[in-house]
Amino acid sequence: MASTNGNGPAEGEKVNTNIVTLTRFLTEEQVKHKEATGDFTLLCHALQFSFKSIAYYIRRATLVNLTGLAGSSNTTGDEQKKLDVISNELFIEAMRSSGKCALLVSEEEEDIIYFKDSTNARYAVACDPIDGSSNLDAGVSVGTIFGIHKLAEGSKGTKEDILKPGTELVAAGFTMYGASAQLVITMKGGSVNGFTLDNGLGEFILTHPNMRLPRSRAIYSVNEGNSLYWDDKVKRYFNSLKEAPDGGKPYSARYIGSMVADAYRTLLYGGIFAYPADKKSPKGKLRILYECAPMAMVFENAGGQAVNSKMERMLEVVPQHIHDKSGLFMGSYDEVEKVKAFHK
Ligand code: AHM
Ligand code: MG
Repeated sequence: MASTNGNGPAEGEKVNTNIVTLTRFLTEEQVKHKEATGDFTLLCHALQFSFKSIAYYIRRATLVNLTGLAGSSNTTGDEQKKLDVISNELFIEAMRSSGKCALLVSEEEEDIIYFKDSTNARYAVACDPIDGSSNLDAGVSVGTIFGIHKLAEGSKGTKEDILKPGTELVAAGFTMYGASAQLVITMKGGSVNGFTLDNGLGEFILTHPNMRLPRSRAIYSVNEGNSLYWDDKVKRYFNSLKEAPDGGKPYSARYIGSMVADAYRTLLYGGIFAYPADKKSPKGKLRILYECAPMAMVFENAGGQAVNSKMERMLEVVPQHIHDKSGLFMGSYDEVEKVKAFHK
């Protein structure tokens, strides 16, 4: 009988009892692959735990004084850790304890972390534990980005297992910590699926199945403060978006400064997100392994495109070093075509 006491669903209210949690989704995906051992699923469970805990700490940040700089002391003399330090540690421990991750590249760590105890691990992971950290103390959305590679046959985990182009990724995605935590994940050759963290249930629920980018949309997202340093092609392209040919409307500008948040909006609404290489940063700002490539995989699998500043397909770029950077243009298919046209 339906409850009307305010604690349960009101009479007549429909309750969806067939909820697809991330755990269920991963299990169902695993069943589709006869050769699957379950290792990938377990690795994803560890990832999901790290997202939940980072989301939890971000929500509590202002209350428990987690904002501010690492290295400062609180009133009891305990050393305080900044959220990006905590998130990095949470992520590392989740990967270590999964037993399925042989090595990890994190934006926060100069070198590769090898989990030597995970002797049977077959995966290499790259992550940016908190992307957009300059926004953290203002409570603006930030996120975690991840990319998963499989070790080469017989490999115990070496640098070569992670210095690979995005085309080799077995899975990638990100979690945005906003009003609610939104997890977007895609697997090689698969669709893009979005999950929302239900804080009551403590579960990521499939809320955005098979995400597809609109083919075009008049929204651009770029730090225009850098335009002084842009090359002429980039300047001409962005200037063109501010014109209104044939009585139409110019593009709208939207720039949060957290790539995960700008990317999530672009994924839902369409448009273009860019962080071009420029005269000040000739190699760009965003990192290939844990920012550009995972995002490019998500965007391509959702029907969009992603290219670097040379207009090369982002997923085909091979990093030489783990923290290598790149220029990036990604978004709706037709919007990226326009960028390419200006670079011809
Ligand atoms: P971070 O990983 O140190 O946070 O840097 C990456 C972030 C992206 O989220 C965002 O797109 C970009 O840096 C913003 O940079 P800027 O402030 O130069 O516009
Ligand atoms: Mg980052």
